[in-house]
Amino acid sequence: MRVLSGIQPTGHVHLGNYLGAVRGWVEDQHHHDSFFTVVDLHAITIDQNPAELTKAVLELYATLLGSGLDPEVSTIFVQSQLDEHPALAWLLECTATYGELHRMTQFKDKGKGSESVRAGLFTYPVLMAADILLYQADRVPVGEDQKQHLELTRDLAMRFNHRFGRTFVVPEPAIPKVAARVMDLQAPERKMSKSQATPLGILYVTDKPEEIKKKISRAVTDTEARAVYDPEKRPGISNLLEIFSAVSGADPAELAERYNSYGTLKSDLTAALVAELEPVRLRTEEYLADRGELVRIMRKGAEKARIVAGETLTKAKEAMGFIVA
Ligand code: ATP
Ligand code: LTN
Repeated sequence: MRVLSGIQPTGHVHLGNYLGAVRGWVEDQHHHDSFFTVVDLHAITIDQNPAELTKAVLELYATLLGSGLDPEVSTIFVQSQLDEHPALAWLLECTATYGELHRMTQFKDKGKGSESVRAGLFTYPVLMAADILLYQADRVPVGEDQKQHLELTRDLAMRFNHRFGRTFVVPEPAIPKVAARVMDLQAPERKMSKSQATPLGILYVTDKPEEIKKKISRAVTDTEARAVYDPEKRPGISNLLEIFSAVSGADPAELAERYNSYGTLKSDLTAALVAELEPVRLRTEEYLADRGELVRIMRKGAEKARIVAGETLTKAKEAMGFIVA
């Protein structure tokens, strides 16, 4: 079985990205043939400053390695280093319709019907389909929010196979069971998010222990005396219990029973988070300290990825009737 997933270099990796995605990838790499990509071409669908883009890509790549993704075990690459991605995206764009792209909710949310919205934001889901189909991935671990894009990917793959002959594996999404939606620590009714960050509500995997302590101790809970796991009625404390559950393996309702004070729960959760994240932070810093070596690892990843992507692109072009050079 082959697994592929991607993450955008649009800010630091936060606890939602880590628990909901990256940590699962680290596990996946030991069981499946795995590909993970920093999707930097997706990051330019909104305004992007060149120096910031470079920094964000280096930082994200280092954080993935620091989190335990092993370039000897899986293929970890930067999307823009492979021209096969935009090339296949163009072929697929010519099979996708305006109507189906117009129905994508992320485009509706981010584009808000504005005339000045970038054409790239509109066609972005097709580039995502190309990311997946180039590697003939069977399974794509993503958060709940990406389900609609995966549906489109499946439709495009089936349509292409039907029209031009069997070319692509039709992928399945894999949504994590725990921590699929880590909430903002200050506004627990909305998801922890890079684009809507409140300074104390978002916890980064590279936060120092004192910052983790501060953010957890100030996390919004409620005025009830006891902790109860009830995401509907008690979102703040339930979010903390869910995070605690994800890092300890214990059931959130069981954890709630174990604590009769929010203070002790918060300090034990802080200790558990520091134990999980401190090694990630230190390893990430080591990778970032040697930019030359980091770029060498990236290039090796791109070389490995190109073998598979190149083969699929040629197959797709030939199926459509192009004379391949
Ligand atoms: P933004 O918050 O700006 O929309 P993002 O944080 O969702 O961006 P992406 O690069 O789009 O970041 O997502 C990387 C992965 O992290 C995806 O699989 C996504 O579903 C997952 N993810 C993002 N936020 C959360 C969250 N709060 N809880 C669990 N998983 C999340
Ligand atoms: N659209 C995704 C990022 C993404 C992705 C992919 C995820 C781009 N290409 C391929 C999985 C597979 C997002 O916004 N989280």
